[in-house]
Amino acid sequence: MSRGRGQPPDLLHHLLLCNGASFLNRLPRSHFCNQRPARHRRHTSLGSKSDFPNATANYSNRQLENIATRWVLDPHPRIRVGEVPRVARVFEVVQKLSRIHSCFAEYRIHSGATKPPRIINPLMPSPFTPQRVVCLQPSATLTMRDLGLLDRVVACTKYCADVCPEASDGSRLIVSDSWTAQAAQILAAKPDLVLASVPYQLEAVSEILKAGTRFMALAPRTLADIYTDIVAIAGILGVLEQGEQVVANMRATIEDVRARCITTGDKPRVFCEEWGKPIIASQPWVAELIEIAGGTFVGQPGKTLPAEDIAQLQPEVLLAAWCGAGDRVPLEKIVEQRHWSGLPAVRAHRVFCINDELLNTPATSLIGGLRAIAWALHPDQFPKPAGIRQIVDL
Ligand code: B12
Repeated sequence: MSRGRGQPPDLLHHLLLCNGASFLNRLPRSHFCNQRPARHRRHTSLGSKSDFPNATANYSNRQLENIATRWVLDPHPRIRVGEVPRVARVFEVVQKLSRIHSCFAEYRIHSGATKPPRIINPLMPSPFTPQRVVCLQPSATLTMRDLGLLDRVVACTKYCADVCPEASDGSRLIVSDSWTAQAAQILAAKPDLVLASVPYQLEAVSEILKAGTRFMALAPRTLADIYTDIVAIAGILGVLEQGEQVVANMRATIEDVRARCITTGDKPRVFCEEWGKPIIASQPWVAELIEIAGGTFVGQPGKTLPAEDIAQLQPEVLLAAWCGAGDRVPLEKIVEQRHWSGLPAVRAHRVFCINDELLNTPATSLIGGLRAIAWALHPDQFPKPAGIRQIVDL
């Protein structure tokens, strides 16, 4: 039985995280790998990965699969290695029973039932955690994937499937997004939670409300908003720690790119658009990514502005990522139509199309967008990543 999905943080987990290093140092790993009788091996683990070499590796990754073993060993280093499997097994059983008990107790309080429910999943923090989630934008589906919860997604949009190929395995209903949502489609998926995000149309919001289901409506603007959204989704689904971890990993990667983009020279002026007719400057989170990559975002994020005003800003780099257009922004055409051939960016051939999902999906996919921007601004410093196209023949 694997620890993880749906399981609440516990005191034990925190204890282990605090003193894990000392435990690893003390462990005579060879005893576990080679000398322990095979019949005991499966008893030392609460996790599905029960052989010790794997468990040790997982522990280094802080995934904490072998809870019972560590719990026993860490505070009691005098327990002989040969005794560990049995002692660990006892703790394992106690821990599992206590989870089953707390689930049942909670069920009884809420339902008034006196008999146990027919099915109890002891790994769930409560029987009321949402299990059937409809995702109305790719950012929601990607976040579910990052949290390891794709199996709870019962319906998503065709754009979700594009951005998160794992979601398009044929097992989910495909519904309209929060731009064009329809109550009947949502209801057909029998959800207990609808996750939606920008962009919205008011009619679509009213359709979502008509479905009468729990509805979490996200409207991020900044990177900080996106981090909070990820943690909020994780919280509502009972996997708060995974949410914190996803955000920590995302932030660490962003900081790594930031450190590699620090330059002493002038920062290039960068204009980036999320739509072409009318021209809409990209979202505030894209402006942040450009700053992180060592550029200066010109224009006002998320606002419409005419081509002449952009020309006045004299951008040295032009980026385009039109919503839903993939990498198909007709760069040559727009430069011509907007009379932009004299712009510094065009003269220096620094005009790029970035796959729109890399910049327009407020989720971990933005890391790909940041790598694309970093390459556009520092082509000598980074290998060319996937998802960016440069126009050279202008
Ligand atoms: C701007 C825009 C975006 C912006 C939205 C910004 C925003 N805050 O709304 C961003 C860049 C985030 C975006 C993303 C995407 N988009 Co877009 N987008 C558009 C565009 C150009 C305009 C939409 C618009 O008018 N937004 C309103 C904005 C500009 O107003 P705002 O005041 O800044 O934002 C406020 C509203 O969102 C408001 N709000 C309004 N109603 C509600 C309701 C609730 C409940 C809440 C909380 C907030 C809220 O809160 C915001 C803050 O005040 C349309 C095309 C068009 N013709 O209009 C495509 C369009 C809607 N997008 C589209 C697509 C495909 C996408 C993406 C799926 C692309 C992708 N591959 O990732 C993503 C989805 C993002 C996600 N969450 O995963 C398609 C939808 C296709 C369809 N269903 O028919 C369109 C039609 C473009 C197309 N190709 O045809 N998009």
